[in-house]
Amino acid sequence: MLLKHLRASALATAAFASTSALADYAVDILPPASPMAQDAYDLHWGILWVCVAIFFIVFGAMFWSVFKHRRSQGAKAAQFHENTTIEIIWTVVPLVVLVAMAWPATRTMLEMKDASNSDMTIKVTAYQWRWEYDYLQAGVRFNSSLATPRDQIEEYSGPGKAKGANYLLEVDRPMVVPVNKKVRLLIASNDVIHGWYVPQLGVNQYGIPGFIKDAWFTATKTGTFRGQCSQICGKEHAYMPIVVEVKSEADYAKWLAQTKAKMPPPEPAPQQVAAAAPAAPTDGKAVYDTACNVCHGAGVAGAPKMGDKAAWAARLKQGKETLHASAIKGKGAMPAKGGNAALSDDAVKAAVEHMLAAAR
Ligand code: HEC
Ligand SMILES: [Cu+2]
Repeated sequence: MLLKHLRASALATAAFASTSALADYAVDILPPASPMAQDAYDLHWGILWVCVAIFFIVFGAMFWSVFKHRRSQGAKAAQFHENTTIEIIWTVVPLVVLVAMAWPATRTMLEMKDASNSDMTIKVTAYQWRWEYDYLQAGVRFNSSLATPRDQIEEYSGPGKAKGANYLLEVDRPMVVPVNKKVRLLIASNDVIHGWYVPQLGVNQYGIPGFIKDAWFTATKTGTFRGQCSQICGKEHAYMPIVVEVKSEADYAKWLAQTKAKMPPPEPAPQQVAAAAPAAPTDGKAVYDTACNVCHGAGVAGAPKMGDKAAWAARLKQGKETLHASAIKGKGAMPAKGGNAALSDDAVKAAVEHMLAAAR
């Protein structure tokens, strides 16, 4: 009875799988949509094939030797010791293989860390259990939460209720970005450690309370890319998905205008002043507003707060030359030039002067 049942269901599964499910089934990671994700994808397959080749060489040699020198053929074990040639070979070959794999992997890692010269910056703040996106230059800011209707999740009326195709991967307001633009993310958290993870864009970055981490991506395809919080951050960890919508530049501009129209009138945001009129290189206030206020305005992540005399007192003693140099070269958690490599040294110095004037 049981056997019969098993056989019937196995047949049914096989028939079903061969028609529909197998059709779009592939053994692969998600198709990349950014250069970083492409690199990760190529590394994944490249290194896998190296491993496969090594597997066949090692096991091939082993099984061949076992078979060739089997006892029934009267094989006698050779007695030798310290074959220098072979010892050199089995040290040098793996070394070369490892270096050949580490080289591209390290290059990709370094590239992932280089968020400089971006076209736009979005500050991402994680909360239990949703995300906040703050477009620093454009001046829009909103929350992004799970949009799946509650009864799809809870199944109060029993299983079998229709579920959306992206059950648990849909949000009310996605992050929207233009295609082919370098988007810098400043990732922080309000409560516990979260992770902003969108595999197809090649970003997986912790959001840590008290720190600002940066990451970046350049989406090379328009479309919708989904991800999830990658750190177990509490009981609703599974319910804080990430959706990034990549639009053409024109569509992005349209979205931006619409979103702005719906938002409460922004406070006179300093970022906007600068966006309207690119700052003259020596206008310290404008440089500060665009490039430094992100961190120094509120004093996040250990950045001395603008105008906080106590926080600046000790630093002032170092003399302004030192402070200019730290601002240009970076110091501790502070990236060089606040992460804006395009700023001239003079512009950064002017911004420091602007900050010092408020701190004296
Ligand atoms: C990503 C956040 C961030 C941005 C953006 C940023 N800073 Fe900072 N800044 C920090 C942090 C954190 C420190 C404290 C570093 C330390 O003491 O280790 C700091 C410290 C400083 C100091 C004191 C350095 C010292 O020697 O004590 C100066 C001056 C400064 N920042 C200037 C600037 C200027 C000018 C800009 C804009 C061009 C800027 N910062 C943008 C985070 C930031
Ligand atoms: Cu989380």
